[in-house]
Amino acid sequence: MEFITYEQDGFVGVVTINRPQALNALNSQVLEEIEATFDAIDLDNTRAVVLTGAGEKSFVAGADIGEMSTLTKAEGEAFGKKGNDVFRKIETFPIPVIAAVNGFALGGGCEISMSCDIRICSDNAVFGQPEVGLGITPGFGGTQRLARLVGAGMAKQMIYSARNIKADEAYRIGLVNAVYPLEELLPAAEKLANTIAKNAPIAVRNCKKAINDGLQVNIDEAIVIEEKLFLK
Ligand code: CO8
Repeated sequence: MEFITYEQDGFVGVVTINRPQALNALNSQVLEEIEATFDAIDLDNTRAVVLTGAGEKSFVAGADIGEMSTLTKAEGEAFGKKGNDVFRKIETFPIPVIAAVNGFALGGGCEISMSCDIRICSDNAVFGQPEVGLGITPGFGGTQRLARLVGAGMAKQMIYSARNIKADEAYRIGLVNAVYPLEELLPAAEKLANTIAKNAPIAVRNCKKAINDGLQVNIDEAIVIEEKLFLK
């Protein structure tokens, strides 16, 4: 792996996107390596995962603009699908994934954080969907997940205006659950992951599945999903 590091600490795995020279931007190789890293996690001995970025400035500054500018239409579609597949893998990963957003989370960076179960951030974090300013749409699920997380009105404002928001505003609109001084962010994420890891692992997994699957259907179908998972 060139751009991803993985550390296991007890029941908690820490995945770090490690391409700081490009502010951890997502090129095809980074996406492939994220996928391979999650595929390799030992689910018998891991109960929660923290996803963060290397360095003190950026979580992920988006999809790689240089690579995207070289893509044909077909290649662009394949790149969009690759991102969607990898982010969906994170979203449906059997155990909780916590995004520790340590700086810029723009475009694909905001989008990968939204595929995680929980987002916490540092006080220097900046979130945004700058895509329409670049002539594209937030194609790694941004139009869908942002609206689900913060409501359609706020998502539309952020996406149409392409205006970045700082950590305090991300907290105010519910995009992140908590804000920490930068040096306290990773310890806080690991502490939360360990708190989760102390609970019954199958119950936690079933809760993730029940919440995720239940949000896609009406309440009558949703409670049946919960019932079926209750005794699993
Ligand atoms: N891609 C590639 N390289 C990047 C990216 C990026 N997204 N962001 C930063 N870098 C590189 C810079 O080119 C620079 O490299 P170098 O030192 O070789 O010149 C290095 O990182 C440091 O960046 P800056 O010098 O620009 O650092 P600043 O502190 O001055 O600025 C910013 C930081 C504000 C984050 C600035 O770098 C920036 O605006 N970056 C681009 C942010 C952006 O627009 N991201 C969204 C991209 S679009 C997207 O994510 C779409 C997702 C869906 C795709 C669907 C496809 C179908």
